[in-house]
Amino acid sequence: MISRIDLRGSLPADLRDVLPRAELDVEAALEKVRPICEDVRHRGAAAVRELTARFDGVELESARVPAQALTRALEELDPAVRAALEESIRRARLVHRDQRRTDTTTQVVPGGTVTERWVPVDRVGLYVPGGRAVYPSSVVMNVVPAQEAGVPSLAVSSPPQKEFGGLPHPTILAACALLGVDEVYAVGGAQAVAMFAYGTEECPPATMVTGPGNIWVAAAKRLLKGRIGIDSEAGPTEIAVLADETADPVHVAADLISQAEHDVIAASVLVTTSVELADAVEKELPGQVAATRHGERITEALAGRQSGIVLVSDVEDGLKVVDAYAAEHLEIQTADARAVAARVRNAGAIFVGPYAPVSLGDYMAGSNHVLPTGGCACHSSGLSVQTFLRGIHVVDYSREALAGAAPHVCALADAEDLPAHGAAIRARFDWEVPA
Ligand code: HSO
Ligand code: ZN
Repeated sequence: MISRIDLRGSLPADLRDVLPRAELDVEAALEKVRPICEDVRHRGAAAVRELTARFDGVELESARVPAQALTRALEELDPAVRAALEESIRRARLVHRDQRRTDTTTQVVPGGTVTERWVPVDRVGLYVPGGRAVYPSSVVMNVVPAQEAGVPSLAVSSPPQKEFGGLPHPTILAACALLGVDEVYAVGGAQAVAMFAYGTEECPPATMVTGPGNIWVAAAKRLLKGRIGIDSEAGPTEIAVLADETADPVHVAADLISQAEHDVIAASVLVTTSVELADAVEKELPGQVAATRHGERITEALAGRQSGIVLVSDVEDGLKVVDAYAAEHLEIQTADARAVAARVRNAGAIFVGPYAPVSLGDYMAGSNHVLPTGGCACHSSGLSVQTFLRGIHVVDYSREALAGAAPHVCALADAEDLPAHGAAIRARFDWEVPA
């Protein structure tokens, strides 16, 4: 059901060559997505309507979801789901509120200061997938950090669903209503990203587009990046578990299965020092998979070349392996898990010990579940308040403070053969460089 890689003994020089990982060919999707984006750019709302009819089989009168549809979705939401979403929002707000930055002012020299002013982007378009992956939890994870960052204008777009009268999934609409988002569009795929990037008669352009999506959404984000800011191109979800003989195989198997449930290309990787644990997890998997609803999808994900069990000699090597893998989600299920977790350098989020499974983080830990995938955790972080802020340096120097810097500016400008740079300083001192 799941393959094994034995790295006991010495580790290969480049671990990434031997570790399981899927490749998503976003590049190949770019050419298909380009004409869609161009069409929306030139023909606006009419193009969005036609593309929606073609790809979603839905005739939109207007892309904008009416306010009554949001209210109705909230009224009709299952009370248990409503309570869970409310608690998820409350916890996420606690964590994300603490991420807010205060402006800092540094006195560099007397009379010379640099202030870093944190300013939210003007308008964010949040993409929420439809189809098989209807995740109201992802609405929470995208909207909460943008709101806590103070983004003044926020819109959500999600594909129209035929079975819901051409509106996005009602749970998505209800989550928007709970979060106070009233600007929602029934548009999916690349055309939604293009709608946000270029704006249409119905939807003002956004400065940033965030949120997960399929390969078309990822390709559109890549294509339009620069014109708009993006978060990351979220790839298939990943879980890595670093475990020793103290881990419970029932829990480890359940956690590997939990993320494999997302997609046939989702990755579940166990890195362990214990052959006994590896054997026990392998033995545990088929029973648990058979008992769950999406067994087929999970089996394919676990058997795929992106998943596997990696055997290592000790926790030290295990740490090297998980750092090289840079998982979106990393669980530490070892003795002294906190100390081991503290040594991890590359992961989107780390889940410490037996009572912090990834599913908790997906919904209710307060942490964000939009995290870097595909090894991007070695250079990027998950969605946060910071994603939506820009730090603007405000430079404020007095005449005396500038005089103090003048000779150095002129020397460096000359060294770079940019004399007009120096002249801009000297012009303020009657063309003399102050002594
Ligand atoms: N594990 C997914 C998020 C999610 N799980 C949504 C359930 N719903 C990526 O972090
Ligand atoms: Zn999940």
